[in-house]
Amino acid sequence: MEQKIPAAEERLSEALAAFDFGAPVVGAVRYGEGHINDTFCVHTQPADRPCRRFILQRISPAAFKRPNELMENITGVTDYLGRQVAENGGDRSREALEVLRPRSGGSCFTDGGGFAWRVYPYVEGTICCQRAETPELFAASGRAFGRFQRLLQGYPAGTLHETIPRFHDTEDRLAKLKAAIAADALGRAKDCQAEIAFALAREKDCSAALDALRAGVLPLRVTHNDTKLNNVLLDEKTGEGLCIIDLDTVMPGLSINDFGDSIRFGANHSAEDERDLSKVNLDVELFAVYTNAFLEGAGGTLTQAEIDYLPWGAKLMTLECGIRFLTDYLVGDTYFHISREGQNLDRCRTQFKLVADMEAHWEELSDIVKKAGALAV
Ligand code: ADP
Ligand code: GN1
Ligand code: MG
Repeated sequence: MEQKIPAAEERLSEALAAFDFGAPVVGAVRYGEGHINDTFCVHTQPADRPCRRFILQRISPAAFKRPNELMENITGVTDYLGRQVAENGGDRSREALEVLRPRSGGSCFTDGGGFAWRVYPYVEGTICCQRAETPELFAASGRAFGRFQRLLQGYPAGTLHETIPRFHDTEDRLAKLKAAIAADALGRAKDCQAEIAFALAREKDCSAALDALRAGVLPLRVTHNDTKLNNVLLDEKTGEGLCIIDLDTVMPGLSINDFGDSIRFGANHSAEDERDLSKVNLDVELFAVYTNAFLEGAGGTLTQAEIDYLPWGAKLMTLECGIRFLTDYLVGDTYFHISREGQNLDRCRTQFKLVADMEAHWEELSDIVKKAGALAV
């Protein structure tokens, strides 16, 4: 049985006191739409200038079992990116996250209940989109995630800890779904027979990228692994991608998964938990926009095989995410935050609808990738 996790608010003041924000704290409010960490925006009031904000997060204990290792990854990657930004004449404080260290030292604070908290300065003058409001903004996010891949090309992958073991191991995700169906701890399997059948019918697909990795066709790279549109901050003035955030899952992975997770979330016009599935449709135009932008940002770092497998990245990330939502629904919503009953099942349904759409448009997606790839090499 999983241990019950207390509300982050119970230790919020203890966490606030653990950091020196450089000015009095005037308040902290829940912030953002992430599904994993407990995120607060901290407002401080310096004597001689306007409010300065910070992002304070309790690192999800359900997702991350070793927060110190996770923070070691993040400080390593942010220092590395920061140096690259500075060398290229960029603004280090806006283009790479910075970790504000706690008074006690280290890179995060552990509260009396054993939960870890960290702080980043808020990157001001940015927007964070929950959906692709315009093709231009979606393209900007694609260039930024492609560039992230390119900038981390030389990062020493062997120094990275695996913060979530087998994170994008789709075979393992399906195995966990099967275990949850077999246990059916809350008697919910009866409500989602169609979704269970949809996932089980795609067992062979779950091996497509892993087989290519095992065969040496796809290389392991340092990847972000959670490339949702709301994990990149865009410059509010120029609309360009400015700062990649949510670095908890930066680990060795597949470039096609970084591409695919962005398509899953952004190449449609509906919310991830939309209940009216007639509104949930893959936008092939947006797929094309993102493909071109991602390859532009990656600037020649992807091999031809990686380019050829991009449609698989899209389908597998969407299928895998649906499988994960379904599993979490069956085990009682212990991983993804929910704000209403049945939300994880609704999220699963949107993902599976998008998978079906991708299957229906497979030839078209492959042609788009072929054309974009020819331009990129
Ligand atoms: P989760 O893992 O729960 O998704 P994130 O690290 O993505 O947590 O943070 C949640 C949200 O908080 C983001 O989508 C973004 O809106 C906001 N956010 C996080 N870090 C910053 C930052 N440094 N500056 C501005 N906004 C941020
Ligand atoms: C989570 O942390 P967030 O909300 O950006 C999840 C992703 C899922 C996504 C689905 C560490 O992303 O893997 O694709 O929800 N992150 C983690 O919206 O599990
Ligand atoms: Mg996030």
